[in-house]
Amino acid sequence: MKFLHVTDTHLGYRQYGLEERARDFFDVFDEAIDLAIQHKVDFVLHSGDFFHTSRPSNSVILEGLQLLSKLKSANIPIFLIPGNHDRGNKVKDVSPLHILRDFGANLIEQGTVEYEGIYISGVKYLSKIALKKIGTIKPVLERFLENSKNRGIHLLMLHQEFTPHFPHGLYLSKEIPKGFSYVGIGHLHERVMPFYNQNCMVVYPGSTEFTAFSKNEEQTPKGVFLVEKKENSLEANFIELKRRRPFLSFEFEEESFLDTVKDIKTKLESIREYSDKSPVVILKGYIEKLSIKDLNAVLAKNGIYLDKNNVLHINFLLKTREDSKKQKDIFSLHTKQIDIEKELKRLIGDELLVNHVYEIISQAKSMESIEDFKEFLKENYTKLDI
Ligand SMILES: [Mn+2]
Repeated sequence: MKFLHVTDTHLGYRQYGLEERARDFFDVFDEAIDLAIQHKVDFVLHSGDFFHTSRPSNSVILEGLQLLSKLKSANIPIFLIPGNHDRGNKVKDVSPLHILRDFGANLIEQGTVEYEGIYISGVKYLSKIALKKIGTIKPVLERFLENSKNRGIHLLMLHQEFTPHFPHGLYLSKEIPKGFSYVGIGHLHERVMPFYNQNCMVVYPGSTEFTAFSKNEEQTPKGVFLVEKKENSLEANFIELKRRRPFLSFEFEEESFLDTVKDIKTKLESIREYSDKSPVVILKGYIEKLSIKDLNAVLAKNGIYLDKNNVLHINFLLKTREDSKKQKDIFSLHTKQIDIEKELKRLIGDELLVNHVYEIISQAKSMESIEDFKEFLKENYTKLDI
Protein backbone atom coordinates (compact mmCIF):
# COMPACT_ATOMS: atom_id res chain seq x y z
CA MET A 1 0.00 0.00 0.00
CA LYS A 2 1.40 3.31 -1.09
CA PHE A 3 -0.12 6.77 -1.24
CA LEU A 4 0.87 10.34 -1.90
CA HIS A 5 -0.13 13.01 0.58
CA VAL A 6 -0.46 16.56 -0.68
CA THR A 7 -2.21 19.56 0.82
CA ASP A 8 -2.92 23.27 0.47
CA THR A 9 -2.46 23.51 -3.29
CA HIS A 10 -4.39 26.83 -3.36
CA LEU A 11 -5.19 26.58 -7.07
CA GLY A 12 -6.26 29.93 -8.41
CA TYR A 13 -4.13 32.05 -6.12
CA ARG A 14 -2.67 34.95 -8.12
CA GLN A 15 -0.05 36.11 -5.68
CA TYR A 16 1.00 39.74 -6.24
CA GLY A 17 -1.68 39.81 -8.96
CA LEU A 18 0.69 38.01 -11.29
CA GLU A 19 -0.38 35.51 -13.90
CA GLU A 20 2.96 33.72 -13.48
CA ARG A 21 2.24 33.17 -9.81
CA ALA A 22 -1.16 31.68 -10.64
CA ARG A 23 0.63 29.34 -13.08
CA ASP A 24 3.12 28.28 -10.40
CA PHE A 25 0.40 26.81 -8.20
CA PHE A 26 -0.83 24.67 -11.09
CA ASP A 27 2.74 23.69 -12.03
CA VAL A 28 3.57 22.25 -8.61
CA PHE A 29 0.28 20.41 -8.34
CA ASP A 30 0.90 18.98 -11.80
CA GLU A 31 4.33 17.86 -10.58
CA ALA A 32 2.75 16.23 -7.53
CA ILE A 33 0.32 14.36 -9.77
CA ASP A 34 3.18 13.18 -11.98
CA LEU A 35 4.94 11.90 -8.84
CA ALA A 36 1.81 9.95 -7.84
CA ILE A 37 1.68 8.35 -11.29
CA GLN A 38 5.42 7.73 -11.45
CA HIS A 39 5.47 6.05 -8.03
CA LYS A 40 2.35 4.03 -8.93
CA VAL A 41 0.58 4.97 -5.72
CA ASP A 42 -2.75 3.39 -4.81
CA PHE A 43 -4.36 6.75 -4.05
CA VAL A 44 -3.73 10.41 -3.23
CA LEU A 45 -4.79 12.26 -0.08
CA HIS A 46 -5.42 16.01 -0.10
CA SER A 47 -6.01 17.69 3.28
CA GLY A 48 -7.80 20.84 2.18
CA ASP A 49 -7.46 24.19 0.39
CA PHE A 50 -7.44 22.53 -2.99
CA PHE A 51 -8.71 25.83 -4.41
CA HIS A 52 -7.65 29.19 -3.06
CA THR A 53 -11.21 30.46 -2.84
CA SER A 54 -14.73 29.17 -2.48
CA ARG A 55 -15.49 30.80 -5.80
CA PRO A 56 -12.73 29.71 -8.15
CA SER A 57 -13.11 31.08 -11.66
CA ASN A 58 -14.33 28.78 -14.41
CA SER A 59 -10.83 28.56 -15.86
CA VAL A 60 -9.38 27.60 -12.48
CA ILE A 61 -12.04 24.90 -12.03
CA LEU A 62 -11.39 23.67 -15.56
CA GLU A 63 -7.66 23.45 -15.08
CA GLY A 64 -8.12 21.75 -11.71
CA LEU A 65 -10.32 19.16 -13.39
CA GLN A 66 -7.83 18.65 -16.20
CA LEU A 67 -5.11 17.90 -13.66
CA LEU A 68 -7.35 15.51 -11.75
CA SER A 69 -8.22 13.73 -14.98
CA LYS A 70 -4.56 12.75 -15.27
CA LEU A 71 -4.97 10.83 -12.02
CA LYS A 72 -8.22 9.35 -13.23
CA SER A 73 -6.65 8.06 -16.44
CA ALA A 74 -3.97 6.43 -14.32
CA ASN A 75 -6.70 4.86 -12.15
CA ILE A 76 -5.51 6.69 -9.04
CA PRO A 77 -8.34 7.97 -6.85
CA ILE A 78 -7.95 11.17 -4.84
CA PHE A 79 -9.59 11.73 -1.45
CA LEU A 80 -9.97 15.27 -0.25
CA ILE A 81 -11.48 17.42 2.48
CA PRO A 82 -12.53 21.08 2.25
CA GLY A 83 -10.16 23.57 3.88
CA ASN A 84 -10.96 27.02 5.22
CA HIS A 85 -10.33 28.52 1.78
CA ASP A 86 -12.61 26.25 -0.23
CA ARG A 87 -15.28 25.09 2.20
CA GLY A 88 -17.87 27.41 0.75
CA ASN A 89 -19.97 28.54 3.69
CA LYS A 90 -18.53 32.03 3.66
CA VAL A 91 -20.72 32.86 0.70
CA LYS A 92 -23.62 30.59 1.68
CA ASP A 93 -22.79 28.12 -1.01
CA VAL A 94 -21.50 24.57 -1.19
CA SER A 95 -17.80 23.92 -1.51
CA PRO A 96 -16.53 24.07 -5.11
CA LEU A 97 -15.02 20.66 -4.39
CA HIS A 98 -18.48 19.20 -5.10
CA ILE A 99 -17.77 19.89 -8.75
CA LEU A 100 -14.67 17.74 -8.51
CA ARG A 101 -16.73 15.01 -6.91
CA ASP A 102 -18.88 14.80 -10.00
CA PHE A 103 -15.69 14.22 -11.95
CA GLY A 104 -14.50 11.35 -9.82
CA ALA A 105 -12.71 12.96 -6.87
CA ASN A 106 -13.73 11.54 -3.48
CA LEU A 107 -14.85 14.40 -1.30
CA ILE A 108 -15.03 13.68 2.42
CA GLU A 109 -16.70 16.43 4.44
CA GLN A 110 -17.14 14.36 7.57
CA GLY A 111 -16.98 10.59 7.44
CA THR A 112 -15.10 7.47 6.51
CA VAL A 113 -14.67 5.61 3.27
CA GLU A 114 -13.17 2.19 2.78
CA TYR A 115 -10.89 1.78 -0.16
CA GLU A 116 -9.29 -1.60 -0.86
CA GLY A 117 -9.23 -2.51 2.82
CA ILE A 118 -7.89 0.89 3.92
CA TYR A 119 -10.09 3.21 5.98
CA ILE A 120 -9.87 6.87 5.10
CA SER A 121 -11.59 9.41 7.35
CA GLY A 122 -11.76 13.14 7.14
CA VAL A 123 -13.33 16.23 8.65
CA LYS A 124 -13.62 19.48 6.75
CA TYR A 125 -12.22 22.64 8.30
CA LEU A 126 -14.23 23.64 11.33
CA SER A 127 -14.23 27.31 12.18
CA LYS A 128 -13.56 28.57 15.69
CA ILE A 129 -17.33 29.15 16.09
CA ALA A 130 -18.13 25.60 14.98
CA LEU A 131 -15.51 24.23 17.36
CA LYS A 132 -16.87 26.30 20.20
CA LYS A 133 -20.29 24.75 19.63
CA ILE A 134 -19.07 21.15 19.68
CA GLY A 135 -16.20 21.67 22.12
CA THR A 136 -14.03 18.92 20.71
CA ILE A 137 -13.80 16.84 17.54
CA LYS A 138 -12.77 13.76 19.50
CA PRO A 139 -16.25 12.11 19.65
CA VAL A 140 -16.62 12.56 15.88
CA LEU A 141 -13.28 10.87 15.33
CA GLU A 142 -14.14 8.10 17.79
CA ARG A 143 -17.18 7.30 15.68
CA PHE A 144 -14.93 6.98 12.64
CA LEU A 145 -12.87 4.39 14.50
CA GLU A 146 -15.97 2.25 14.97
CA ASN A 147 -15.89 1.69 11.20
CA SER A 148 -12.49 0.05 11.22
CA LYS A 149 -12.78 -1.51 14.72
CA ASN A 150 -8.99 -1.34 15.04
CA ARG A 151 -8.52 -3.55 12.03
CA GLY A 152 -6.04 -2.59 9.34
CA ILE A 153 -4.84 0.83 8.41
CA HIS A 154 -6.97 3.83 9.29
CA LEU A 155 -5.95 7.19 7.83
CA LEU A 156 -7.33 10.54 8.95
CA MET A 157 -7.32 13.95 7.25
CA LEU A 158 -7.83 17.21 9.13
CA HIS A 159 -7.54 20.89 8.32
CA GLN A 160 -7.31 22.59 11.71
CA GLU A 161 -5.07 24.73 13.83
CA PHE A 162 -2.99 22.73 16.28
CA THR A 163 -0.48 23.80 18.88
CA PRO A 164 2.38 24.61 18.87
CA HIS A 165 2.03 25.95 15.33
CA PHE A 166 -0.95 28.21 16.01
CA PRO A 167 -1.63 30.29 19.09
CA HIS A 168 -4.63 28.91 21.01
CA GLY A 169 -4.61 25.87 18.73
CA LEU A 170 -6.07 22.46 19.47
CA TYR A 171 -4.01 19.75 21.13
CA LEU A 172 -3.31 16.61 19.09
CA SER A 173 -3.29 14.46 22.20
CA LYS A 174 -6.68 15.79 23.33
CA GLU A 175 -8.44 15.68 19.96
CA ILE A 176 -7.21 12.52 18.29
CA PRO A 177 -8.25 9.25 19.89
CA LYS A 178 -5.98 6.20 19.85
CA GLY A 179 -6.56 3.90 16.92
CA PHE A 180 -5.60 5.86 13.81
CA SER A 181 -2.48 4.82 11.92
CA TYR A 182 -1.88 8.17 10.26
CA VAL A 183 -3.16 11.71 10.53
CA GLY A 184 -2.39 14.05 7.66
CA ILE A 185 -3.00 17.67 8.53
CA GLY A 186 -3.45 20.64 6.25
CA HIS A 187 -3.76 24.37 7.02
CA LEU A 188 -0.20 24.80 8.27
CA HIS A 189 1.81 25.89 5.24
CA GLU A 190 5.13 24.78 6.64
CA ARG A 191 6.27 21.21 6.32
CA VAL A 192 6.72 19.34 9.59
CA MET A 193 8.57 16.03 9.46
CA PRO A 194 6.55 13.00 10.62
CA PHE A 195 6.32 12.35 14.34
CA TYR A 196 4.20 10.13 16.55
CA ASN A 197 1.27 10.96 18.77
CA GLN A 198 -0.07 7.96 20.68
CA ASN A 199 1.25 5.46 18.10
CA CYS A 200 -0.23 7.49 15.28
CA MET A 201 2.01 9.01 12.65
CA VAL A 202 1.36 12.76 12.31
CA VAL A 203 2.29 14.42 9.02
CA TYR A 204 2.11 18.02 7.84
CA PRO A 205 3.20 18.24 4.19
CA GLY A 206 2.73 22.04 4.13
CA SER A 207 1.56 23.99 1.10
CA THR A 208 2.94 23.15 -2.34
CA GLU A 209 3.89 26.77 -3.07
CA PHE A 210 4.74 29.82 -1.00
CA THR A 211 1.63 31.74 -0.02
CA ALA A 212 2.50 34.14 2.76
CA PHE A 213 6.24 34.08 2.70
CA SER A 214 7.23 34.01 6.32
CA LYS A 215 10.33 33.27 8.36
CA ASN A 216 9.12 29.74 9.06
CA GLU A 217 8.18 29.02 5.47
CA GLU A 218 11.57 30.27 4.32
CA GLN A 219 13.21 27.48 6.25
CA THR A 220 11.10 24.57 5.07
CA PRO A 221 11.07 23.08 1.58
CA LYS A 222 7.89 22.65 -0.46
CA GLY A 223 6.75 19.17 -1.28
CA VAL A 224 4.65 16.08 -0.71
CA PHE A 225 4.93 12.89 1.32
CA LEU A 226 5.12 9.46 -0.23
CA VAL A 227 3.78 7.07 2.38
CA GLU A 228 4.28 3.35 2.17
CA LYS A 229 3.35 0.38 4.32
CA LYS A 230 6.48 -1.48 5.31
CA GLU A 231 5.73 -4.66 7.24
CA ASN A 232 3.67 -3.43 10.17
CA SER A 233 4.42 0.25 10.05
CA LEU A 234 4.12 3.22 7.76
CA GLU A 235 7.09 4.98 6.29
CA ALA A 236 6.73 8.55 5.06
CA ASN A 237 9.32 10.12 2.77
CA PHE A 238 9.31 13.76 1.77
CA ILE A 239 9.71 14.61 -1.91
CA GLU A 240 10.58 18.18 -2.76
CA LEU A 241 8.70 19.84 -5.61
CA LYS A 242 11.15 21.25 -8.10
CA ARG A 243 8.80 23.43 -10.11
CA ARG A 244 8.08 25.79 -7.24
CA ARG A 245 9.01 29.44 -7.67
CA PRO A 246 12.27 30.30 -5.92
CA PHE A 247 11.90 32.94 -3.24
CA LEU A 248 14.80 34.95 -1.91
CA SER A 249 14.42 37.02 1.16
CA PHE A 250 16.85 39.59 2.54
CA GLU A 251 16.91 41.91 5.45
CA PHE A 252 18.82 45.10 4.89
CA GLU A 253 19.98 48.26 6.56
CA GLU A 254 19.77 51.43 4.55
CA GLU A 255 23.46 52.21 5.08
CA SER A 256 24.64 48.84 3.80
CA PHE A 257 22.10 48.34 1.03
CA LEU A 258 24.89 47.86 -1.53
CA ASP A 259 26.20 44.85 0.39
CA THR A 260 22.71 43.33 0.33
CA VAL A 261 22.56 43.94 -3.42
CA LYS A 262 25.79 41.96 -3.80
CA ASP A 263 24.28 39.11 -1.78
CA ILE A 264 21.19 39.14 -3.99
CA LYS A 265 23.37 38.90 -7.10
CA THR A 266 25.23 35.87 -5.75
CA LYS A 267 22.01 34.14 -4.73
CA LEU A 268 20.40 34.88 -8.11
CA GLU A 269 23.26 33.16 -9.87
CA SER A 270 23.02 30.08 -7.67
CA ILE A 271 19.27 29.86 -8.27
CA ARG A 272 19.76 29.69 -12.02
CA GLU A 273 21.61 26.42 -11.49
CA TYR A 274 18.57 24.59 -10.18
CA SER A 275 15.52 26.50 -11.41
CA ASP A 276 14.48 27.96 -14.72
CA LYS A 277 11.97 30.17 -12.95
CA SER A 278 12.93 33.72 -12.14
CA PRO A 279 12.67 34.29 -8.39
CA VAL A 280 10.59 36.57 -6.25
CA VAL A 281 12.87 38.76 -4.17
CA ILE A 282 11.65 39.98 -0.82
CA LEU A 283 13.44 42.90 0.74
CA LYS A 284 12.77 43.75 4.33
CA GLY A 285 14.27 46.75 5.92
CA TYR A 286 14.02 50.18 7.48
CA ILE A 287 14.35 53.26 5.35
CA GLU A 288 14.77 56.84 6.32
CA LYS A 289 16.65 58.70 3.59
CA LEU A 290 16.06 56.44 0.62
CA SER A 291 12.82 55.94 -1.26
CA ILE A 292 11.63 52.81 -3.09
CA LYS A 293 12.61 54.58 -6.29
CA ASP A 294 16.15 54.94 -4.97
CA LEU A 295 16.30 51.29 -3.96
CA ASN A 296 15.04 50.20 -7.37
CA ALA A 297 17.60 52.39 -9.09
CA VAL A 298 20.44 50.78 -7.13
CA LEU A 299 19.09 47.32 -7.89
CA ALA A 300 18.72 48.03 -11.61
CA LYS A 301 22.21 49.50 -11.78
CA ASN A 302 23.47 46.20 -10.44
CA GLY A 303 21.56 44.11 -12.94
CA ILE A 304 18.59 43.26 -10.73
CA TYR A 305 15.38 44.24 -12.45
CA LEU A 306 12.00 42.84 -13.36
CA ASP A 307 12.32 40.59 -16.36
CA LYS A 308 11.27 37.05 -17.26
CA ASN A 309 14.88 35.94 -17.12
CA ASN A 310 15.93 37.98 -14.14
CA VAL A 311 13.51 38.64 -11.30
CA LEU A 312 9.77 38.00 -11.45
CA HIS A 313 8.84 40.35 -8.68
CA ILE A 314 10.45 42.48 -6.01
CA ASN A 315 8.41 42.78 -2.86
CA PHE A 316 9.54 45.55 -0.56
CA LEU A 317 8.50 45.15 3.02
CA LEU A 318 9.56 48.47 4.37
CA LYS A 319 9.19 50.23 7.62
CA THR A 320 10.34 53.61 8.65
CA ARG A 321 11.93 53.74 12.08
CA GLU A 322 8.86 55.60 13.26
CA ASP A 323 6.54 52.84 12.02
CA SER A 324 8.51 50.26 13.88
CA LYS A 325 8.19 52.27 17.08
CA LYS A 326 4.44 52.45 16.64
CA GLN A 327 4.25 48.80 15.54
CA LYS A 328 2.49 49.69 12.34
CA ASP A 329 1.74 47.15 9.67
CA ILE A 330 4.39 46.72 7.07
CA PHE A 331 3.35 47.87 3.67
CA SER A 332 4.40 47.06 0.19
CA LEU A 333 4.49 49.86 -2.32
CA HIS A 334 5.86 47.78 -5.12
CA THR A 335 2.68 45.76 -5.48
CA LYS A 336 0.74 49.02 -5.30
CA GLN A 337 -0.47 47.89 -1.90
CA ILE A 338 -1.02 50.60 0.60
CA ASP A 339 -1.52 50.48 4.31
CA ILE A 340 -5.27 50.20 4.01
CA GLU A 341 -5.99 50.77 7.67
CA LYS A 342 -3.89 53.90 7.75
CA GLU A 343 -5.52 55.17 4.60
CA LEU A 344 -9.01 54.49 5.98
CA LYS A 345 -8.22 56.30 9.19
CA ARG A 346 -7.15 59.28 7.13
CA LEU A 347 -10.30 59.19 4.99
CA ILE A 348 -12.92 58.24 7.58
CA GLY A 349 -11.49 59.07 10.94
CA ASP A 350 -14.13 57.38 13.12
CA GLU A 351 -12.39 54.35 14.59
CA LEU A 352 -15.43 52.05 14.78
CA LEU A 353 -16.32 52.76 11.21
CA VAL A 354 -12.74 52.23 10.13
CA ASN A 355 -12.69 48.82 11.79
CA HIS A 356 -15.95 47.88 10.14
CA VAL A 357 -14.87 48.87 6.65
CA TYR A 358 -11.46 47.31 7.18
CA GLU A 359 -13.09 43.99 8.03
CA ILE A 360 -15.08 44.05 4.80
CA ILE A 361 -11.96 44.90 2.82
CA SER A 362 -10.10 42.05 4.50
CA GLN A 363 -12.80 39.67 3.25
CA ALA A 364 -12.23 41.04 -0.22
CA LYS A 365 -8.61 39.93 -0.07
CA SER A 366 -9.63 36.29 -0.27
CA MET A 367 -11.84 36.86 -3.32
CA GLU A 368 -10.56 36.20 -6.75
CA SER A 369 -12.30 38.98 -8.61
CA ILE A 370 -14.35 42.09 -8.01
CA GLU A 371 -17.37 40.13 -9.26
CA ASP A 372 -16.89 37.61 -6.45
CA PHE A 373 -16.69 40.46 -3.99
CA LYS A 374 -19.86 42.07 -5.31
CA GLU A 375 -21.59 38.71 -5.00
CA PHE A 376 -20.29 38.35 -1.48
CA LEU A 377 -21.62 41.78 -0.52
CA LYS A 378 -25.01 40.98 -2.04
CA GLU A 379 -25.28 37.84 0.04
CA ASN A 380 -23.92 39.47 3.18
CA TYR A 381 -25.67 42.80 2.92
CA THR A 382 -26.13 42.92 6.69
CA LYS A 383 -22.43 43.57 6.91
CA LEU A 384 -23.13 46.92 5.33
CA ASP A 385 -25.58 47.96 8.06
CA ILE A 386 -23.55 50.66 9.67
MN1 LIG B 1 -4.07 26.76 3.24
